[in-house]
Amino acid sequence: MQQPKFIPLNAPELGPEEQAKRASDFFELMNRRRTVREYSPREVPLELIEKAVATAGTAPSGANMQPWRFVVVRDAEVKRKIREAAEKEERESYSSRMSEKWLRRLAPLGTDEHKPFLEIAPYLIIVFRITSVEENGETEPTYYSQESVGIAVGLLLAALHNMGLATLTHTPSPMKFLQEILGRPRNEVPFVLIPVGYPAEDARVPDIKRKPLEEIMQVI
Ligand code: IYR
Repeated sequence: MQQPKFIPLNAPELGPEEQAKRASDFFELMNRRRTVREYSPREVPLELIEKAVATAGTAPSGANMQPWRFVVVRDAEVKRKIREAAEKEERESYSSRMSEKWLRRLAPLGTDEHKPFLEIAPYLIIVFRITSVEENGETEPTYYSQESVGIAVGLLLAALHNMGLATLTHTPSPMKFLQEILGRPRNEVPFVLIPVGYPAEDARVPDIKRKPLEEIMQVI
C-alpha cells in the first residue's frame, strides 16, 4: 500500500466581519443565477471557459479519482449534429415518454422539444462521468462518481455565473448520442449538457420561486 504524504493546509483565517460579508455577497451573487434558455450568439473568449472548467476540476471526488471529462464544443457543425439528435430524442420524450405528471411539472417552465440554444450558444460543455479506469490491464470502478460529478457541475455553474455567463443544465434523454457524436469511450457516460454564453438581450426566464430557508433547512 502507498503511504499517505501530508502537507500544510493553506487556509488563512478570515475573521468574523469578513466572513459575514463574504457569506452574504456570495449568496446575493448566486441568488441572481437563473437557468437561461435564450442565448446571444456573441463570442466568449475560450480562456473564460478554460478557467471555469479548471474551477470545476477543483471539486472533491471519491478517492480523488476526479471522474469527469468536460468536452467543450464550439464547432458549428458539431453543435448542429447535437441539436438534431437532441431534438429527435426530445420529440419522442415530450410526445410519449414523459408522464402526464411530469409534463404538468414542466408546464410552468415553458420547455418543449425545440432546442435552438444548442446552436445559438457559443459553447456547449458536455460533462461526462468516468465510470471506470484501467490500471495494469485491470478494470476498476470509480467511486461515488455521480456525487463527485454533480459537485463538479455545481462549481462549474457557479464559476460561469460569477464571470457573467449564462448556463442551462440540459439533459436530453437518453444522452447516448453524445458519446457517439463526440467519440467518447464506453466508460465515459454523458452526465449533463451545458450551453454557455451571454443571454439574449431580450432573454426572459420563468417567474418561479425558490423555497425559503425555513423549508429547506432543519437545525437540530
Ligand atoms: N429534458 C427535457 C425535459 C425537461 C426535464 C426536466 I426534469 C426539466 O427540469 C426541464 C426539461 C428538456 O430539456 O426539455
